[in-house]
Amino acid sequence: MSSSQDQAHRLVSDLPAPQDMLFVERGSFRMGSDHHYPEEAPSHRVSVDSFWIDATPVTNGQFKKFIRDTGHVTFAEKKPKAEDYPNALPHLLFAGSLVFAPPRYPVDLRDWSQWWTLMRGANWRHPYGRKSDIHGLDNHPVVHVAYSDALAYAQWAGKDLPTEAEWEFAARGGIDSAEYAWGDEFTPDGKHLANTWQGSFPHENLATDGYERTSPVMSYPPNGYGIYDMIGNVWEWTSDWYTNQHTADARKACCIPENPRGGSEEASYDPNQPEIKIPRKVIKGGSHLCAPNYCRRYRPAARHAEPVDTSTSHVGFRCVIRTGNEKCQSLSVTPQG
Ligand SMILES: [Ca+2]
Ligand SMILES: [Ca+2]
Repeated sequence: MSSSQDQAHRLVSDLPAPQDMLFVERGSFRMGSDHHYPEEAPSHRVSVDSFWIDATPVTNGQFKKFIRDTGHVTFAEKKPKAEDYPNALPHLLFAGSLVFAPPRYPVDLRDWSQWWTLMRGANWRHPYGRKSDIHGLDNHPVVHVAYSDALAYAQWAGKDLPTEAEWEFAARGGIDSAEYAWGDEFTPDGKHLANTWQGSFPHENLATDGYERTSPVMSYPPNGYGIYDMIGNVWEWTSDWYTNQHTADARKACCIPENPRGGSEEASYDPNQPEIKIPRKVIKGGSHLCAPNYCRRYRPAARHAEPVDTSTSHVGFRCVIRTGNEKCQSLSVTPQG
């Protein structure tokens, strides 16, 4: 057991320690950033109650147990219903998921269809399409999970999904306002501390961090709270509806938001595609596809909107158990499925 886990146990000695989870004690921090993408601003102070968080993203091995126990069929394994997608071309209504399939040459970075392919038969068991499998990948994060799949897993495990504020507080590992989860330098002494993308995205994946695709969890050092893989590897679902910017910083200490829960479902629709009414959640942490020339989102403050019905080869999740108030405590005793 690590020293941070020891410390966590001292802090909540009256509670049994959930397996493979770390304790994050209630506190306040500066959420967001004013120095990067507009949706991260404004930086503002918030406070969150105590919670336990999974030490790693949910792995294929853990997800397998959930499927075995519940018979859950993931969103990507089901054929979409035409009535749910009135604008969709009928030939695109098949069971599948978005797979990163990079071109061999530089492409227009404004056109994500150059590297994302909606692939028939791609799902958590077949992350790169029907011919691929997860043999030997039990300790890699599960991918191709839509929001409903992540939530179903959390409920089965007697847990919940983190809010954006909880996720970001945990990712910062006790270093307030730092650029990265480990400090202000991306690669201190030239060392990679997360699985991201080196080279020119999307055609040149140099993998100088050791991994072209997902990596086994715990391949890089944990953050100050002892938590692994918050940054990079896979993006992670949070329970907050997406807003295109944060709320303003409170002028007085009395008015710092406590346990913020994001925006409204209606406000989370994509304003660039008004005809599509699919709400979007916040995902956090960036992935193995985040590259300096395209998406510098390998930072705790970074955030991205993900439609709830979308699953991809680089989005997974992890869970929390709240201890800070009665309402949330009831979530931790949900019977397992
Ligand atoms: Ca990498
Ligand atoms: Ca991550």
